[in-house]
Amino acid sequence: ISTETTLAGYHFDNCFMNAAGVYCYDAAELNQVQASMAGTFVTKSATVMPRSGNPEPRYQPTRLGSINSMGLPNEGLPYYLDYVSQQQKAVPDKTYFQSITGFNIEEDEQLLAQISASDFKGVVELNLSCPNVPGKPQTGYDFEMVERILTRVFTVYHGPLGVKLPPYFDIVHFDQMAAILNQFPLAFVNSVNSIGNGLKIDVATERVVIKPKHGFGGIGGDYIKPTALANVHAFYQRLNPAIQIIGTGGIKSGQDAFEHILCGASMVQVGTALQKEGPIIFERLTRELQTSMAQKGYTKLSDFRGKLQYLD
Ligand code: RRO
Repeated sequence: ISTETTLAGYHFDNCFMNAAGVYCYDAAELNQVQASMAGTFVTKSATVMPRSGNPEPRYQPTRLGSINSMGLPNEGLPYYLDYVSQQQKAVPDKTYFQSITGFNIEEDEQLLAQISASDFKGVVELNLSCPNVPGKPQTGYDFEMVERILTRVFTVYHGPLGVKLPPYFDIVHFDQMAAILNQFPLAFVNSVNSIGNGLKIDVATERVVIKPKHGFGGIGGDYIKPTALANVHAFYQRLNPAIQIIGTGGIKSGQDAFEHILCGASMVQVGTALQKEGPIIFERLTRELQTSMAQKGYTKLSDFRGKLQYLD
C-alpha cells in the first residue's frame, strides 16, 4: 500500500510533510524532518531580513490543539536557500519546499529574485496568511491585494509556486478567491493556515496563555479540522485541475489525513501534532493511513483522492 504522491510534476515517496512553522526554523530542526518518514520538508516562512519574532511565551499547546503568535521568527531567506542547496546535493532525488513571505509586493519580488538567482530547484510556497504580525493584516483576506501580488509574482518568477491561504468561512469567499486563483499558473493551493486571532484563557489564573497581542493568536489542531476540510474541498471543487491542493489543519491521525485526501488533497501537512510528538509522528501517521486504505481495499491515494460523496 503506497502513500506516494505527485505535486507540481515532482514525485514524493510519502504524502506527509511538516507544515511551515513547525520543525523548520533552522538546520537542526529541518535535519530531523529530513531524517524522518516525511516525504519532504517546507522551511519556516523566510523574510528578506532575519527576524527574532514576538516575545515569549508565544506558542502553547492546548487540550484541543494549539495557539501561537510567533511573529515570523526566521533566519532570513539566504539561510534557508543555503540549507536547501546542501540537501539538494546530499539527497538529489527529493524535492523541497521553500516558504517565503514579504511584507509588501516589492519584498515578495525581492525574495523571488533571490530564489531565481540561486540554485534552488524545488517548489515555492508563498505565505499569504500570517495572522501574527502586529499591524499587518492577513493578505489572503484582501482579495484585490492577492490578485495584485499574483500578477507581479508570475511576471517575475517562472518556477513552480503555490500559495498558503488563510481559512475562509463563506461560500461567496470561496467563489471569489477561486476565481482569482484560476487566473494564474499556480502549482498548488495550501489550505489552511491557522485560524487567526483566537483567544485561549487559563481559568485558574484568569490570564491569557501567550504574551504577544494580549493573548490573541493563530489556532491549530482539532479545533480547525472541519474548517480545513471545507477549505480543501471548496477549492478542489472550484480550481482548475492543474492547481493541486495541499491539505493542512487538524491532522493528528492517519484517518485525518484520509479525510483531507478524500476532500481532494494531494499532499498533507502536519503542524500542531508534529510540534507535540516530534518527527517520529510520520511513522505512525503513515502506518495509520495505510491501515485506513487497506480496510477499504485501496492501494494508492488516487483510488480515493477527491472522491468525497454527497447525500444527493
Ligand atoms: O510566525 C507566525 O506567527 C505564524 C505564521 Br508566519 C503563519 O503563517 N501562521 C502562524 O500560525 N504563525
